[in-house]
Amino acid sequence: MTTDAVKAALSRQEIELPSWAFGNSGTRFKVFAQPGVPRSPEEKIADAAVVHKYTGVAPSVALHIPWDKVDDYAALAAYAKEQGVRLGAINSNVFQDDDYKLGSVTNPDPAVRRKATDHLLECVDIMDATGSRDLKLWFSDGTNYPGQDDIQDRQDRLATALKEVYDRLGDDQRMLLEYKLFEPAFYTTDVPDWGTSYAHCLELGPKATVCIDTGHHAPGTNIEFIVAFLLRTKKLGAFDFNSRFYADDDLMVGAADPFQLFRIMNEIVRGDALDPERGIAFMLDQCHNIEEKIPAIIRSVMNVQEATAKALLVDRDVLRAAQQSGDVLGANAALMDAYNTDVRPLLAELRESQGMDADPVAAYKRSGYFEQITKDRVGGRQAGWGA
Ligand code: PSV
Ligand code: MN
Repeated sequence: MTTDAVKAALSRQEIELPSWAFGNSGTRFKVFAQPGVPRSPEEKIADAAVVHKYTGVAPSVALHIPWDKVDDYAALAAYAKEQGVRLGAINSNVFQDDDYKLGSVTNPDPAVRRKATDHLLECVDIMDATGSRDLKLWFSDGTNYPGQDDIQDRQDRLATALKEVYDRLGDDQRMLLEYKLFEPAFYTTDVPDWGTSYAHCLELGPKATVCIDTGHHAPGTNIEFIVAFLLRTKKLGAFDFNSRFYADDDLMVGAADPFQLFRIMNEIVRGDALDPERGIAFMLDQCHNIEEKIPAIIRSVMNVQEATAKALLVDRDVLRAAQQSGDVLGANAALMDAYNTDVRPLLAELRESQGMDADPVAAYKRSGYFEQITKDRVGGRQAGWGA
């Protein structure tokens, strides 16, 4: 691909930001509050718009319900538009209510299952008001002890709830089913892996696709294989990008393993799935515990851009020829040459050609936005998990 073609592809790239990444977060041991943190969904959206302003590739914000509950979602969508961004995926939350101790849609109690499914349906109502395309589902459901509940019954209950919600989706709406190996359940998780998610999505139909959260696998899992498989079967719907050293660390994407991020983006480019028209949502799902939120999110966006640029630079003809002739080392070198290219000058040039600063983090730091929000956002309740 020529440099111009690489730049053109990069300029069409879109990365969705999670509203919750702007709020306070931490671990079960401590949440360290920061000055200037948003106190409302509007303030989170304003911060997301700042990330978009300095990167140019983050035009949408995912909401989490009820953390971002408002009375008027159409007004929130209008507010986002005024700020220069739009509302993206609606994330459901059936994991923070006492009723869900034994599960939400897979709970043995039908009344709890009804309550959980009603929440998911409410999320589709919200999508109607915000104009969002995607409903993202993640279930903390599972068990902690062998024998605690019937594993097959729980799959049946899950399938029933998913079907009811699927049938409620509008023509242009989709369901993204996220999986996670473990946590908070430790023995079984009802949607633990891509295969389980894929099987349910297949049964549901074309509007159901898999969401890959990069932090939700066993150590050593080959995530790019999952990407390739799901792309081939048209069942890849979205990513929740973050990075992990040990478990579901939710750190800045590309922080632990930028090479893995490159390998993932390489499969995306190979599958011609980068363009927003292809319908894959590239979302971040992160928590910034000790670092300043906005620059950390800018850094994540840049990490995705850098991995993408390297993937676009892979010489596909050379790679294909080496693969077909059995040239193992030549094929590997074609990938490594691209990965080892310093793409920062190319991205700096692209940003400048679009009227932006070559260095988004430095531009943000110079802008005075942090000082302003620190001064303005005094009093009220800072957003965090649960607000
Ligand atoms: C679960 O760990 C998860 O990845 C889901 O996407 C939730 O919605 C999100 O984290 C909350 O941060
Ligand atoms: Mn996630």
